[in-house]
Amino acid sequence: MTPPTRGFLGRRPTDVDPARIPPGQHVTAGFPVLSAGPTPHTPLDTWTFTIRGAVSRPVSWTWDELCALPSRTVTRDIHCVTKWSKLDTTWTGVSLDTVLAAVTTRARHALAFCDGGYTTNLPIADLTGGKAWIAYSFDSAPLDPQHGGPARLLVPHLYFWKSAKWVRGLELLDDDVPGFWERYGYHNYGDPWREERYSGD
Ligand SMILES: Nc1nc2c(c(=O)[nH]1)N[C@H]1C(S)=C(S)[C@@H](COP(=O)(O)O)O[C@H]1N2
Ligand SMILES: [Mo]
Repeated sequence: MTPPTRGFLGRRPTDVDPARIPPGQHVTAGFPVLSAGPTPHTPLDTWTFTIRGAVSRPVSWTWDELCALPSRTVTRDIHCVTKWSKLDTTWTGVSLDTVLAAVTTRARHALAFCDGGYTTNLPIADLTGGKAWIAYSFDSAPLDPQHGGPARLLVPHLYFWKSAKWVRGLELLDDDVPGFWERYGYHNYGDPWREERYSGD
């Protein structure tokens, strides 16, 4: 007898290599939307991505300039602190290595800032070395506004709250400053493999 199919469309839990699922997470085939506020709609002709703060000189890219930078398409698993993981998500964007190469800094911390006021803090070491992107496309289509379009951070090795939607830039900092959720008790770093969900974990 065929056991009844339960759960999500497509991938059944038994199809998933458990080694890909961080502790306490379950796989979803959907793409939940988690936003702390309304979806901003910034016109692309006024949009910029800026690196400022502890830099010798701030640098900005317009939308067209960002899109003209070398891009990569990557497929990664993403993990939300609310316990869903989504496997094999495909994004296109510009590596943070590319934009950070344009500034001179001795800072070790960054605070990503966004339209709408959201912030999240990351060590610069977690933004460099081919680990993080400014993503403007998901599944070969322009990134949906509710998922952060026109552009968001993609930092898939950390919980997904670090992947700031509607990102507009990085403030580089000599001293770490907690972002929006980090101030509300989320873990400062957020490694899903160590279940760093809340401060104290
Ligand atoms: N600007 C901004 N970025 C954000 C958020 C937000 O509220 N505002 N939520 C974070 C959280 S908690 C998660 S889990 C992911 C959700 O991304 P999604 O809505 O595309 O699934 O975005 C992160 N980035
Ligand atoms: Mo989240």
